Amino acid sequence: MNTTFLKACKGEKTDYTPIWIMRQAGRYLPEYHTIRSKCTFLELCKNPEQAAAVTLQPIDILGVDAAILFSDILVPLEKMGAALEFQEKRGPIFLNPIRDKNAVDKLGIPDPEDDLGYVMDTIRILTKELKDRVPLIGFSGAPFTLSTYLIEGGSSKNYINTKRMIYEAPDLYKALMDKITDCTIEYLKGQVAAGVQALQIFDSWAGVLAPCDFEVAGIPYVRRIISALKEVTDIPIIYFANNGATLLDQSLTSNADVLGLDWRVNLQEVIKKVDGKVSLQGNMDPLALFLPDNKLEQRVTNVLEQAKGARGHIFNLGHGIVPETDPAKAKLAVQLVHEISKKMR
Ligand code: 1CP
Repeated sequence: MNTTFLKACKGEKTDYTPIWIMRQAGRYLPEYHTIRSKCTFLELCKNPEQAAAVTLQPIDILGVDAAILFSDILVPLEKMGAALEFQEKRGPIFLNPIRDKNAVDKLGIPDPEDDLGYVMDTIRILTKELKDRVPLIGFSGAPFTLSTYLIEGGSSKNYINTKRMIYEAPDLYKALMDKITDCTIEYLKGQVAAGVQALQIFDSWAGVLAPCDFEVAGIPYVRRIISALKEVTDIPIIYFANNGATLLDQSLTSNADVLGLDWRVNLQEVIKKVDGKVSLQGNMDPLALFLPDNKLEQRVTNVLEQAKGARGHIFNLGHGIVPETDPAKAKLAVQLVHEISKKMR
């Protein structure tokens, strides 16, 4: 097995910088569309053979150093009792937004095997298929990000309903967050038992919170998840707070092994701040994959240069790869990261 990614997470020496790409299985790949055209997105998530096949596509096509389970952060929320649809063009929709105590009380804590067995089965298929290849990353959303979908009923522009609940009904918000957190702990423990070799917690919308609100409504729940996981496993845990430059000090208290960084930050400045406590993952602008090849090479070199001095570095984009990306560019970026980082050793 290629363990370069796992070593970099733990801060061990590697021969080159490992790379994987957020949202590497998905809509920019024609091979994904071939499978996806025959079913809905949720049906695909719930079909272990097909979900495993889609997970493996970027390993074969791009040559990345880690696989990430094909599923979605919203899948466990459906099993808490929140009816979910993915509508073409509109994205995820929760039909009954959670806005009062009655709705929070009704939410349950799903059992990973009984309720989310299709995710666990996908992981079991993948750990077999990937045995001699690359590690498998499991994942969840972070409680704040998940709460925004439940409360808003889908994606949002200004998160008004979520912030109003945080400000006007803090006890209700805490009750909701405690339930989401308990659900996430069980879900991630289930993924570990099924065989994932690393975990990433996606806090995609953390950056909309002021640091004082992140302190109350965001980071304590992430800390609780990571400390519960650390009691049962020593696999690396990555915490990615998107648009989180202003939340870095607090993110460091999450006790994650790796912090994921978006492209808005300068890695050298982050390295000074984190002082060898964690490895770093990131942080090329996803749109840099639209640069001409020679400029892309420069950009990859810049990121690798900036990462010098990090305890460990895992190359990634600063957020998900966009559907319009040419897969050949993503493949080139993977090759460039491998070649250039080898020469820098
Ligand atoms: O139509 C389709 O085929 C669905 C498109 C799609 C895909 C391919 C969605 C809908 N989710 C996914 C897969 C997915 N989602 C993965 C797979 C593994 C991989 O990375 O290769 C992962 C890890 C996610 C995680 C996810 N889902 C996040 C966190 C990561 C991020 O990008 O910030 C979020 C916020 C979601 C919600 C979601 N899922 C899908 C949509 C359209 C959205 C909404 C995004 C928004 O609110 O803007």
